[in-house]
Order: sequence, then C-alpha cells, then structure tokens
Amino acid sequence: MKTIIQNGTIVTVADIYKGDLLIENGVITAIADRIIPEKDVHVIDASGQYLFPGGIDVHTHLAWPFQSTGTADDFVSGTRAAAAGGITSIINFTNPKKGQTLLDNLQEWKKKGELSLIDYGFHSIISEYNDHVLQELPILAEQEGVTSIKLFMAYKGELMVNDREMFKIMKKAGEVGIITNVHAENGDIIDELVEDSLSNGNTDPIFHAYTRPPITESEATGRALSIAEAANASIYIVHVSCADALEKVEQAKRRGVQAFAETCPHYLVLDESYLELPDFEGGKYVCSPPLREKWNQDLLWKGISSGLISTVGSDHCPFLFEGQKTVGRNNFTMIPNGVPGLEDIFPIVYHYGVHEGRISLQKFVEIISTGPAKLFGLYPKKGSIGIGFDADIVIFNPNVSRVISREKQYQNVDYNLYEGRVVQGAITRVLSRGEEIVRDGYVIGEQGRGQYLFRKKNSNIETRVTC
Ligand code: DUC
Ligand code: ZN
Ligand code: ZN
Repeated sequence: MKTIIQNGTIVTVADIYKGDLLIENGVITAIADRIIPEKDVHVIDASGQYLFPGGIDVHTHLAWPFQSTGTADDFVSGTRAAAAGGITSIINFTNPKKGQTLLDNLQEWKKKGELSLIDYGFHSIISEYNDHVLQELPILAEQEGVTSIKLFMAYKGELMVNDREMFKIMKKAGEVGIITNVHAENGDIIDELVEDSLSNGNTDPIFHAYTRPPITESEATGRALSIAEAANASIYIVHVSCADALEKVEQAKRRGVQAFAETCPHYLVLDESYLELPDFEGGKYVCSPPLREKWNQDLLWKGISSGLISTVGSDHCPFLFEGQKTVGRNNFTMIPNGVPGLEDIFPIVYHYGVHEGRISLQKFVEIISTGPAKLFGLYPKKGSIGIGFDADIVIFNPNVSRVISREKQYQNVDYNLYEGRVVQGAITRVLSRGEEIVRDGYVIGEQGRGQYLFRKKNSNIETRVTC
C-alpha cells in the first residue's frame, strides 16, 4: 500500500519546509518537492496544513487501579481519544500487585494493551523492593524492551518507596540502561499536613493543594536528583508543576546529572484557583502534584523554551466526576488524584504554546514527539518526519479554530478540564504507520491495530565518576 501526502508543510525539530511524502508499508520512503503519484496510490492533499510527527505521550494511566478505584479510560476508549488528539504512541504505567514479579505483571499489562488503537509501551512501576526486582531489570530491558521504570516518593502504603530502595533500584537501572521516572513529592510531610488539615475540619478540595505545597515537591525533586547522581543513573522527573522544583532540575543538570524533566498541559494552563470552584467543581481539578499559583506557568514555559524541560506528558489519569470524584465531596483525601488530558495535550500545547507565541513550531515538535521518542528509546523509528521513520503523522489545519467540549470528546469522562476554551487549529487527519486512523477529525482506526513498542535502552546515559 502506497500513500502520498502532497503539499503539506513539514515540521521537524531541524526544519520547516514544503514537500510531498511517500509512504510505503507504513514507513516514509521519500520526501521531495513533488512526488508524482503512480496508478493506485492513495493521495492526500495537505495544502495549507502542517505535517507534524505523531504525538508521543509517555505519561498515561489507562486501565489503572488506584486509590481504591480505577481510571475511567481503558485501552479502548483511551487510545481512541489519543488518536483523535494527535497522539500516535503512548507509554502507559503498569501497576504491580503485591508480591507479583515485574515480568508477570508486565504480561498482564501487555494483554490489556492488545486492545490499543495506537502503538503502546509500558513503564514498569516498582512499589515493592526485593532482590528479584533487581534481577528482573536486565530481563525487562533486553527481552521485553521495557527500558524505563517508575518510582513514587509519595502515596505511602500504596506506591511509595524509601530512599535506600530508590538508590538500590536506580543503581541497577543505571547499570542496565534503564531510565527511572520519579514522582517527586515528600509523602511523609504530605501525610502529616493532611492529618492536621482534617483535624482542623479543612476538607474542601483546595486543601488538597495546601497539604501538598511546592516545598514538598521541590524537596523530593532535589532528593531524587541527588539519589540519581549517587547511583550514577539517569532520571526523568515526571509532572514538574512549579518553579521551585524546576530550579532543582536546573541545578542537577549543571552538576552533570543525567536529569530530564516533564511538565503537563494542566500545569501550563490551569492554576490553583480552579480547586476553589463552587459546588465541589474544584474536585475535578484534584491531581498530584496539585495545580499551582499562576505565576509558575510562565517559568514552566520558559523551562520548555530553554530546554530545561524536555517533554510534555498528559498524566492522563481520568476519573468520572459523578461517582468517583464526588466520593470526596466531604473529604478531599477521598477524591481520586488525577485529571484527563490525553485527547487535549496536543491542541492545548499548540494553542497556548505556538499560537500564543510562547514557543516555536519546532519546539512544539520537540516536546510533543522528538524529545519523548529520544528519551524513551523510540528514536529514530518514531519522533520525526524523515526517511525510514514510521509514518505517524498529524495533519493539522492552523487556519481554523474549534471549541473544546466534553460532548465532543472520545475520553470516557463526564467533564473536560478545558471546557469551552476556543483553540486555534484542528487535527484533520492522523496516520499511524501509514494507515489513516483519523479522518475529518473522526476516529476511523480499528481497536487492536496498535503494536507493542519494544524500546531501546537509554542511550543518553554517560558513565560518570562520582566522588
Ligand atoms: N498523580 C495523579 O494526579 N494521578 C495519578 C498518580 C499521580 O502521580
Ligand atoms: Zn505521579
Ligand atoms: Zn501520572
């Protein structure tokens, strides 16, 4: 099967230019000013539109059991929403059961992933330290292509590991070319603040933010980075929400730590005041780390521009408002932590980033596709438009606008964080390995067509001598 995309404006990290693309068997095989179609070639006219490499969202929680409940999107609804939103690959978190080996757990998650409409991989969460975990890490990387793990510094009793465990796991991960994702919040301080808050009768959603102040994130971020440094391992700090935590990343990078940072669309666009919306509407915005004071947004955008932040991830961890979020109406600690965002990450970052002049088109491609592909072992198969890359392509019309609404979304949630916002640009088509999975904005790809992403080891790790 051959497809030619004609007259589009191709955007990569290195270049913006007009050209035609030839796609054969799912791969880009030629790029030229003009490619004349032979007979029986499928031709797509992209005049006046951008061609972006498909978005790569390395932070999703589809089908994820958490806080006595589970996320509202599985691999069916979640990957359909992703496709509609220009995301052609995801890396989802696993969630191990007590006593289960990482490899057994991975097989369960791979089974769930078979329903996926787009390509998918996994980061293995390690929430229980034991010796077999260390033995499994090289097997995960070499035999399963799982070259990233995740550790939590909060959620004691459910996911949290301590510093000594982190050090041992990260040391081994570093040795075998695995990058460690870290959720950096000081769980012990948070638990203490939560107890105080409840005993004072402070139960509204805003107290979720007050009991997880920036210091709890920046302290844990600094500590995680130091542990990575001591372990000679590479580290990826997920969902950086505030300037104080970002400063720790900057300091660590200056010291030569193999440190990378991610932020999320909700930290770039929304702020703490949303948690104070009346009638418990604030509950919709409860996630961790919490939304911050607005002034942080500017510094996060600057961090993206300067390269301090390498990626955006959605942290798509959706819970229904009615029946899941509302369980915490009288006690914020009962509100499941997480927000939806997989369908909106691409348009939101484009609108508030590129359209409003905060970042360039090329920086957009870097943080939405090329950066995540490089960091998580998918490059040069995914992450750009070039010869030999998978034809994962978003065709985007920048000349129209649309309104984001819950009614039109594919996400299986009864609200949208960005309800009513008018965003510039519309995704008209999405191709995944050359196959059209979205046409005229509607998902037409079949469930189960997604392929498992066997990822390369982390190539950014340099062995440093630590004193
Ligand atoms: N933060 C969330 O908001 N949800 C899932 C887990 C996390 O770290
Ligand atoms: Zn997290
Ligand atoms: Zn998350």
